[in-house]
Amino acid sequence: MATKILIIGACGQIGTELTLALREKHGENNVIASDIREGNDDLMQSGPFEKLDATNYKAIEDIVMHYEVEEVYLMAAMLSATAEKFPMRGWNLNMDSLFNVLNLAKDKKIDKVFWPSSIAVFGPSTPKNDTPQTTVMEPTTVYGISKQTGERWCEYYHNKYGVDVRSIRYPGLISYKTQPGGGTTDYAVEIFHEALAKQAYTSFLSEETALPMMFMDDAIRATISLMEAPAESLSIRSSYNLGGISFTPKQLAESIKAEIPAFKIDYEPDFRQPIADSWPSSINDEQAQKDWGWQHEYDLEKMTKAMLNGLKSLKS
Ligand code: VAH
Repeated sequence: MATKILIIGACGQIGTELTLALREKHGENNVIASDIREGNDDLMQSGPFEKLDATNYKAIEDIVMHYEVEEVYLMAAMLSATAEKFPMRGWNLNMDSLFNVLNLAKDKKIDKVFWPSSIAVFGPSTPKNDTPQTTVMEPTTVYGISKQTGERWCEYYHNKYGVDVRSIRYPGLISYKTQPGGGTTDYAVEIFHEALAKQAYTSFLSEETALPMMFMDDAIRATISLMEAPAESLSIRSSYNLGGISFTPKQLAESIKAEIPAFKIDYEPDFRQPIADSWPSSINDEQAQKDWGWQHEYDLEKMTKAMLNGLKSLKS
């Protein structure tokens, strides 16, 4: 019997590709996409869609009951840069949506929950390199505070009510199929579009700002691997560190220049620079490797090639 899945925030950067991947795996009509607004043609034409406000408990419950949903992937969130502009809207969206889904699971209306955390849960006092799974976490952004708090609640609902909630601390994610949604790592997507369009890019982060990053294909595979892992193998019910690659805007530009020799970059750091400065440069994901066999596949060169080839294929 196929698993019935609801994706909340299905039209976002991760949600779009996650929906398409889960529809391929479970069958299009077993994966219900939902979001506050409609998504791209690929997503809208590949299976059922419901308009949904993630902060509305009754609206989520109605969809869960109507489609007999068993698993919910809650991908709706306000990301770091936007949440600094609208702190209380960011807090309310990120927390109210999480409580809605955790309470559905607590009341046994759904069986399993995926909720995305982020390396944004770490702050300036966190060890910057090879950041461990368990360490000092003093986030300085609204987004990071909401994700750190959300991780605490996920672990509480698991320990107190037996909720099977699973989570990943995503690094910056890079995709050619979807636009990023107001994050600090968005430069690493924009740069590819502008490298092809103008052979030039002005980075809003300084050249030496190293951040943990990952190609979207790896992130989607990690998400599905974690959700399919046997519950008894999971030692972390807050959120798993997920490593991948770590690079600076300068290193990314060099990787692009290897493919587009004429490409030029300059740097004009903006309000997102202090956000990036508060985050780690690289992540240790040994616990994910041990508990559910995680291993990333895309290094910087392979990711660069995949991004440029993918964007060219979309434009042809
Ligand atoms: C952001 N892309 O920039 C997200 C991510 C690690 C960063 O959480 O806010």
